[in-house]
Amino acid sequence: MAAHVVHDGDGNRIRLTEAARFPNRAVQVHGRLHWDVLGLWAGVLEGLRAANAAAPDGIASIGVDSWAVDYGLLDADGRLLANPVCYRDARNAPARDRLLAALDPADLFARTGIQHQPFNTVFQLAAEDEAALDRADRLLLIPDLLAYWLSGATACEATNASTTGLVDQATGTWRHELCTAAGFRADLLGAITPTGTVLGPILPEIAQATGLAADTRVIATASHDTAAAVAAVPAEGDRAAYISCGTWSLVGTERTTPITTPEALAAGFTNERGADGTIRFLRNVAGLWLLSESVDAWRRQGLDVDLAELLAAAGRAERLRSVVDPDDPRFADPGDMPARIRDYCAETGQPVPQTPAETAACILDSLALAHRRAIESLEALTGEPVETVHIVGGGSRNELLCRLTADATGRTVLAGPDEATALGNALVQAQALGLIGPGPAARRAAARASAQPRRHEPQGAQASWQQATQRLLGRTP
Ligand code: LRH
Repeated sequence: MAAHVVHDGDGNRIRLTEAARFPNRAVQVHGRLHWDVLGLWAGVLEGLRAANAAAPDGIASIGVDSWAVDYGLLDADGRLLANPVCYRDARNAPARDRLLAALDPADLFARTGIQHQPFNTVFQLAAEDEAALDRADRLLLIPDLLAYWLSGATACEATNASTTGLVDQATGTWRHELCTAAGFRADLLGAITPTGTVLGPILPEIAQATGLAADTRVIATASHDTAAAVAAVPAEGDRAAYISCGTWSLVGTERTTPITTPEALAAGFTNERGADGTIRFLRNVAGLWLLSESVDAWRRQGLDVDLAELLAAAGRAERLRSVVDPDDPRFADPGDMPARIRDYCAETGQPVPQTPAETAACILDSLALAHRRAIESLEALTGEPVETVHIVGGGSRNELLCRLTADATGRTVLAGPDEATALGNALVQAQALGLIGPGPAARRAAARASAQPRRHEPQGAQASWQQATQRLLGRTP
């Protein structure tokens, strides 16, 4: 995505242009789920060539963001030792259980602020191949790895570093005793890099390969995709929550202090770092992953599924006929999602969705309910009312989900921007270059000027959603 900072009567805003797009696929090889990181790298170079060709005034800087927690291990010569493993690989849950049995989970949460998801880097490292760890000299999270290949500089950008579960929430530095407990050397981790640091110019070979000017800078933007998306939420005032909605729905608020109480831990909330040192107090809700995996499964079975038609049919379907808890661990791994949904509904004595439209209706009702549950927990945990819900990211294009979320939560939903991660990435770069003033208020003002969210007001009574929430909670298998 190419971004252009516009200064006009409405203040500073960012105009985004899509220069190139490439898919990101997890690949199962020899019993392990990997990322095709070299495929991603080829896509990055291709994208930079396209962005450069489309930018007559040149490109000032590049910022890389990606999903959280995953990493590559490098040897002493800076070479990647193995293909990075995808966080949805099955190796993590047993390692998490082992490590949590040896540590005090509530104390760990109080120290790091991070919820104990099986895929946190700390648990992945506890499951890592020992020989690889012995040979490794440096660990880089995925965006830091790509930024290293672009600039030669090794960074550990702060927003993404926080998702590892290895950072002390009070000091913002690595907790070395956790590295020892997980069985790896703390010196694999470099010093944490403040968000917005200019890492340096691109390497000469990158200038040559892409046509970019030799002084194009690489900036450690908010490199966790969710941190970037939250940085771009066009919120006004402090009664707004966000849902960064895509593969996951990340439901939360931006705060200045973490909440690490046992109640927050029990409700599945986490405290990740945001741009400007803010805290993203949020809950991971399994998001549109359930739908995209279902569509993949139907296509594998030879069904010709058109997403727009499927959503239209799901919109006409009977509401709240059957609901699942999207966070049930059975839905976390790739696979035959419609079959798992059928099993869940049968086990809980609900009508079993048969057709793709019934299944999609079940998924979207369930996500809207899960959004409601997370917003209610958020209010209870923070003691602060939520009046508006901003849905940002690709999921904000899903009108039905936005409408159902408004109905389920009984709150106004403001949908968009859909490219929130790209916008937040660019906003942080623009601040680092001094094109937009520093601090959260200037960033938020530029985010508002850059977006035109669509409004959804809640319709209908709350009673049916209230009852469905009870049903969902009462029937979790
Ligand atoms: C969303 C996301 C989320 C993490 C998960 C691993 O893409 O980064 O914030 O919890 O992926």
